Amino acid sequence: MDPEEIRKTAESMVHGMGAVVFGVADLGEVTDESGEVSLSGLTTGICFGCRLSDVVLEGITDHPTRTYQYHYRQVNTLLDQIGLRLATYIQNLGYRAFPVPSSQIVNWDRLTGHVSHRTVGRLAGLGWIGRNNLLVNPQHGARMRYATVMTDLALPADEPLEDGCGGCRACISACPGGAIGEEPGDFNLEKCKETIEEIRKPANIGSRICGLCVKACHGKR
Ligand code: B12
Ligand code: SF4
Ligand code: SF4
Repeated sequence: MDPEEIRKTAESMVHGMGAVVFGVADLGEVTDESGEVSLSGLTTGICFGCRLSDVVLEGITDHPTRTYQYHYRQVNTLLDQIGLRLATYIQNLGYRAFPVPSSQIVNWDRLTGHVSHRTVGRLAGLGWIGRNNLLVNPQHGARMRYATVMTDLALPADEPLEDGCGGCRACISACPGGAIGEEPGDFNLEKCKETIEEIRKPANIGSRICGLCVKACHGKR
């Protein structure tokens, strides 16, 4: 089957399951830190993203809500289902494919996943890394979650977008921890982590979530 045709089929499958963005990045060799899977030869990253519910995000005022926690898990499950379907489709064509979990941490010292969805998404043209350190999609802002399928199937790749925060600074004032600075490179991860530890206490949230810089970011509107 022609790679162009496979890409079209994959894209419509992913859209049919609820993702709103789809892109392909030619990554070269990627190392997995889990020690449990080898990504050797899996140089294509297919990234896709689903929107978060505006209704849920609007319910967040100064700390993450239990509803946001539930929703975050639901969207992760949806992304994992899409990744599984896509990886199964590719494997059945005779290639190797790994559905990278939407939110699994594999290195607890450095807090990293198998593969960074933000990096793959940026290289696949789905958005830019914003002042809030998130992948910002022009249409949906940072109100999105992502997952990736790594494969040795070579597909026509996309190009990164131009960075686009421009004059917007909405996330800077929204962050309760002062973690967001003038430039994306100024983002202070330590401050963010400390704030998340505090901010999730009022509603007794088990997951490391916050949601305020997600809610604030609408992209270009
Ligand atoms: C562990 C983790 C965390 C840790 C932080 C770990 C860390 N080291 O960064 C904690 C618990 C603190 C955390 C917090 C949050 N997280 Co989190 N997290 C992850 C997870 C599971 C792994 C991240 C990882 O491997 N990081 C390692 C580094 C190397 O990669 P990275 O930070 O993803 O990407 C960096 C490089 O790409 C680099 N980069 C690449 N190109 C460029 C270009 C420029 C110009 C610059 C400056 C940088 C740059 O900068 C990126 C950002 O630091 C991912 C899922 C995944 N597998 O990607 C979700 C993920 C990153 N989290 C996500 C979210 C939404 C959040 C929170 C908002 C919490 C919440 N849900 O409410 C906050 C946001 C904090 C923030 N503003 O960055 C989303 C981001 C979605 C989006 N729109 O971008 C992800 C992708 C989960 C998902 N499935 O969608 N997270
Ligand atoms: S997740 Fe919360 S603490 Fe971290 S940067 Fe976003 S708003 Fe700030
Ligand atoms: S809220 Fe505005 S400044 Fe912050 S990341 Fe989004 S677009 Fe960029």
